[in-house]
Amino acid sequence: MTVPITYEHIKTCKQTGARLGRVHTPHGTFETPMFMPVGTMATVKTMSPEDLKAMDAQIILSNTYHLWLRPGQDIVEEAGGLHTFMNWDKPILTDSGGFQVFSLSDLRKIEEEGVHFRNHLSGEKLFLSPEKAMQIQHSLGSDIMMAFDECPPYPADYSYMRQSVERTSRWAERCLTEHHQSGKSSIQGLFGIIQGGEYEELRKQSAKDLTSLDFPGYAVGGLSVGEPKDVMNRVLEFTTPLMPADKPRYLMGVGSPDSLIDGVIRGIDMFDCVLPTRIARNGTCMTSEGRLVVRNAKFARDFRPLDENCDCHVCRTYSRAYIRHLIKCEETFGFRLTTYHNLYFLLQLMKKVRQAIMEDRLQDFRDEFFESYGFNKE
Ligand code: PRF
Ligand code: ZN
Repeated sequence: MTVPITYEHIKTCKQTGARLGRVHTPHGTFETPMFMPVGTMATVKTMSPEDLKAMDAQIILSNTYHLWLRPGQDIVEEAGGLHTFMNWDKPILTDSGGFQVFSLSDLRKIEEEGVHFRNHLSGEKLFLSPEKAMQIQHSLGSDIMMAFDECPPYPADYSYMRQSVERTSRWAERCLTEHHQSGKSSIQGLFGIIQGGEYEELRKQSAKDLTSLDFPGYAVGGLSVGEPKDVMNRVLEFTTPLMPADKPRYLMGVGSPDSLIDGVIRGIDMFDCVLPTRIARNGTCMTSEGRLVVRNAKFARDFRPLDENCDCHVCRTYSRAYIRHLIKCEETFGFRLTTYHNLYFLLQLMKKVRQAIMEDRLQDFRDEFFESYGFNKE
């Protein structure tokens, strides 16, 4: 049987152990380490697919939960799948809905069979199970599908986390069975998600259970849920060595520049996060010198670009003063400009990270970047 997702390893950084590679999918190849812009509603908010291509986005993420509620899996399937529906012909990864059910809906009740909850829009009673999450992702036709897991809150006690990890393992097995029975397993790949919170024993157990199921890629879930930075780094340090070296490794829900670099240094290949797009719509920009809140009054007469070291279309064309004015007036064009710049900034950061791995100097790059971004001062 053909494997729809494969990892091609190019190089390991001698200074850090970070990985440079490529992931091949049915809709083409993306380079790793890579950041995936988030397009929850089958659109990366305010960006056209042409914008995304211009900034060299190579893969985007979308959400099972949201597209199931609106417009519904049947409509996306009738359109010919998500790629055709939204006019994006490059790779798409879809999250399973597990995390979104936990973060968005109320009155959820977790059972062995799945999760009962209320639609956060209409209040209607709904039920999501491993099988259902697979069926929806089959209708969407994403290149990379995610297993249906439970992402417990932080902190969660050991005994709850152990039960949750065991359930996530049983759910992963059901996901794989459903996937193999669908007839889609040669054109869509399914990734497993390792849980276990901050507990090394449980991460070990979860990694052992999931790797025995032989997914074509693995994610680290359950991080970026409010834990301190050093906890995330420590968990990654003992978790990534448990993940197969010949398959992609994805850290879910992480997108701040410092965490991207620290994740790559600990062996992560893929990331996604709403951070760059969400903060953009509230007037915050990522720059080579740290965050810049362009809404601030001090930029009213500042005719310099958002980031003097950025060569994106926005920075070559528009001033802080103009963008501040647009954002203050809630003009949608302002949101487009800050979103474009922030995504360009993160994609460019990952490109520099890949170059640094190629040249065995990622630790030096990290130290220089942290100094300039201002992380060392925090
Ligand atoms: N599981 C899933 N999606 C996720 C996460 C997870 O643990 C996270 C972690 N914060 C982000 N997105 N399915
Ligand atoms: Zn820019």
